[in-house]
Amino acid sequence: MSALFSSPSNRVALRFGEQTLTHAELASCAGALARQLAGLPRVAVWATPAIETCVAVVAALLAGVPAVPLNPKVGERELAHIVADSAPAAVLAAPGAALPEGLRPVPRLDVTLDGRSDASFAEPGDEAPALVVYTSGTTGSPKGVVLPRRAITSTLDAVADAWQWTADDVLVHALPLFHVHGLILGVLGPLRLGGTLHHLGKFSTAALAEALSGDGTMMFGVPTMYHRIAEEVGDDPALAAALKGARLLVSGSAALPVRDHERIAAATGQRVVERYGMTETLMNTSVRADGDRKPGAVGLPLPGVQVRLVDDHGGQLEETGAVGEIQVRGPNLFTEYLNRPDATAEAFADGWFRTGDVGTRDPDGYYRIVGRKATDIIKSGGYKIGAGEIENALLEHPGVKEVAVTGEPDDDLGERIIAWVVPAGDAPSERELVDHVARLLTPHKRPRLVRFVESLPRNDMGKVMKRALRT
Ligand code: MLC
Ligand code: AMP
Repeated sequence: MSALFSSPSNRVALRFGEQTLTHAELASCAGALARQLAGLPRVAVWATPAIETCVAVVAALLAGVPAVPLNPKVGERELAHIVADSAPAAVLAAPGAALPEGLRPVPRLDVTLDGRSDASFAEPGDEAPALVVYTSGTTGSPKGVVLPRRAITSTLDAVADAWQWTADDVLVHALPLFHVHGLILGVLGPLRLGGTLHHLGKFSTAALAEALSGDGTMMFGVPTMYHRIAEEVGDDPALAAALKGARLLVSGSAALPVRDHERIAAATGQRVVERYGMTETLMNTSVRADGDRKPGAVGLPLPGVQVRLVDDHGGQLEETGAVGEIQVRGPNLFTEYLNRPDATAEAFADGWFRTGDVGTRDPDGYYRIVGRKATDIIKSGGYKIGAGEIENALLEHPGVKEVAVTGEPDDDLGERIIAWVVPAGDAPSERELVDHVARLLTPHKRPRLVRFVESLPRNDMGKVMKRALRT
């Protein structure tokens, strides 16, 4: 197997429900698929929460073919954009998975678990593109983040060091497999380390408790999952015992509220470890397994990663407690936005990646994230969502004359999406607009509330004043 992965052993690599594959079985069946992919410029992977998704991604990595993971709930508009932008030569999908109309022009390759090959593959160079992961920005359609192999290997080695993560760990999670958190940390992590992933398919506290009271040693989750745990764990001794027995609970992709951190600590004795990452940068900072687990802090820069705070004029902030934009440099960074040299150039300042996150540094060097530069980015359930993308989708509905989309605090989702709509003629129903966004983009981008208004507040320049929009 390629140097990205551990050498194949008979330890279980992947467990999805009743289905398992050892590292050796995975190498063999992914190797057979990789032989069919060799030489293709790029492939898409229909990333259902299933073992076939992992086999498909491993096969593409073995073959040195960049893979584009697709959200299996992706709507028609978003899919059309991704297909046109990334031009996949094939789509890899589990046999029987129903693919949408928008993928019809792309040749389909079924991912089976019974292929066998002991072929070896030349390891592509460090800078070779490994994955293209789509992420939302402040405006326009999602951008394809090109991640080279060295970003993946360096980030996985850095978090393995920080979390004392080894081949003996059995990682449990229920994260989607089309984003960095679930796919790179959550699948490629155990595969690189020679350990095990137990994927739950769908998140529930009951399934989590069962897995962690079995052989599970670590959990990865977004704050919405930890919030749901915090809501239940005080009254659920089995859940509390399972979490207490885990070696490490890790949260990321959005801020973990201090209240949820403390409720989990009180019920289980476990303090959740927070780490801070981004699709473009993979992992930047983390609390170490043997470090001080301060609630509300995302820890120290990971090995090899440089982090700085910068003021509005580009000046570097050195003093403790100063608030500035977090900028990052290191081997963990992406190469470029696919087909978007303009956006790539704009994302960097003197070789540093501008995260758009606003943070501070404690006297002990720990970072805290206190906000975000753009009001048009919403983090809901750990998903990054651009307000402009939803506004554009809603403007395509004939019943919408004007619209503004905002994010509001939400105990469960972190932020919830609100659409402020000036109707064109008779107002459509809220349900219709919600379904319209879910169908065109993806269900997690749907507004949780639609407010019909007569007009939107605008400044003298005619720009909508979003901060004046509050439910
Ligand atoms: C509801 N649903 C609809 C719908 N209304 N479907 C179509 N049309 C409508 N109008 C469906 C949903 O599809 C879903 O289906 C179900 O109803 C409930 O959806 P939900 O309320 O949106 O959320 P829920 O399923 O409860 O999900 C919560 C969650 C999820 C936490 C499990 O948000 C999640 O998995 N988040 C993880 C995001 C993540 O991985 N981010 C990492 C980005 S990488 P069904 O069938 O699914 O139940 C990154 C970098 C880093 O940030 O640092 O890590
Ligand atoms: P994405 O573009 O989906 O990869 O999301 C990256 C963004 O998620 C970052 O820029 C942060 O805003 C946010 N994020 C990730 N981890 C954390 C964390 N631990 N605390 C707060 N925000 C986070």
